[in-house]
Amino acid sequence: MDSAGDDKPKAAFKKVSVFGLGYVGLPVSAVLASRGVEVVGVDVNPHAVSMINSGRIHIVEPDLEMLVQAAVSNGKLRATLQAEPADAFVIAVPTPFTEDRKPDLSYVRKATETIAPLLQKGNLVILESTSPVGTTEAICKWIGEIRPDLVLPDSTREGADIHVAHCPERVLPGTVLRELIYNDRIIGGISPACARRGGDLYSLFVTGELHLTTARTAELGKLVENAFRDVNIAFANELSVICDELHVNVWELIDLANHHPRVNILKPGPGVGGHCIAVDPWFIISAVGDKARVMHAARNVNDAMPDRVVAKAKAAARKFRQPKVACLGLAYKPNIDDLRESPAVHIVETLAKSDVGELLVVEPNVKELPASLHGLPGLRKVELREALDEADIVLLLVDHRQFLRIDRELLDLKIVIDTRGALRTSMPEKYSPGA
Ligand code: SAJ
Repeated sequence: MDSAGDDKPKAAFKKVSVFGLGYVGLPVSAVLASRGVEVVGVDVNPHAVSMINSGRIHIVEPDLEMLVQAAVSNGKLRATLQAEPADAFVIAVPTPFTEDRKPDLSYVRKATETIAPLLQKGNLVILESTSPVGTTEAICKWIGEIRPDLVLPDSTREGADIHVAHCPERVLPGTVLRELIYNDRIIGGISPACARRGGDLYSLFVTGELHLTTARTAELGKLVENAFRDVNIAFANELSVICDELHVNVWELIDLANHHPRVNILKPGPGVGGHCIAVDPWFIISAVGDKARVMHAARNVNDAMPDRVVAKAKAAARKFRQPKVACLGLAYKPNIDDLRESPAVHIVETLAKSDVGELLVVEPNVKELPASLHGLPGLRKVELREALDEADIVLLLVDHRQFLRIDRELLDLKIVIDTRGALRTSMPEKYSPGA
């Protein structure tokens, strides 16, 4: 047994430090604080730190601000630029990929190197960030380089001074607080004692089941969850391409096929956005190369979707002398403000740069256009009604709830390119006897 895991009764987590106060780290901090733990959130962004300390948040996530405000005002949560000692450290920093689609672990390494000098016997280090297989082991190695005095855990050795585990985040933007509490979690330890100590921390706020395993299995598990979704979305996207070719309505086809008891086809769209599903499969592909052929093909299918939409919009625009195109939605998915890696932004930017005509951009969830669309000729942000009144072509890119309610009569005489099946009017007819 690790000596750090032998404490009976288990040492309480009086103080937890969370590194990275973004879409994952801030909700984790607020929920832990709401359970009475003293939480210190560390971030490199002074703006985020000062907003949080005044009880406000720098991201959009339902109910989160209320929770942060309560935690800050009762003194359980504070944000800082400067790391300090704690009983547990949670790393929730970004793990992007490089230009050549290799994982960029520089933020994880920087956080580890900041934590290492502060570590005391009995401490727990948790990696929450989605990471390639081997990252949790690398964290141990980096700690060891800075703290040769500590006995570090490994899968074979007994008697470590600290615990290190991976508990990959699983939350869905838009419903983060609910998923943070109710979702089951995988906790992968460098040793079994590390996994159990991780369980002690997450049992403070997770009501779903906590499944203990090795760090490598937890790492691959998280990547596989997102790769699975990516492959399934690619199937739907490929189907939309096939249906265009064969003149079949893809939405009707999917509705019908999904009536089979063992078929559940996802929705086609203009591409896969966000900072997870379009990134994580590369962490597997870059590790094993052509062993991940299905995942690789799925990435290529999904990445090709935005350019298909651009081609369709250009073909429609050629039918008008001075086309006006209403571009509905910029976010990477419905009813959120997150524009990161959004296919809609890429499509609008490409259309503007290829001078297809006037672009009337509608995005109800953000006040300003993103930097990549600033100053592009012929492009302006407008309200939905103005866009629908003026446009010759309606290009629906995101199925925000406001767009589902569009009066279909306003679309008469316009060319509609509905990449999300949100403006459909007809559903497959059901047989009813005597009708
Ligand atoms: N999409 C489609 N068709 C669909 C479903 C999604 O085109 O049928 C598109 C969306 O429009 C969006 C992209 O895929 O552009 C991703 O959206 P999403 O809702 O599938 O997932 P994310 O990226 O918001 O969150 C995912 C979740 N992973 C899984 O569902 C397996 C979440 O649980 C993870 O915590 C998150 O990635 C993450 O942070 O890794």
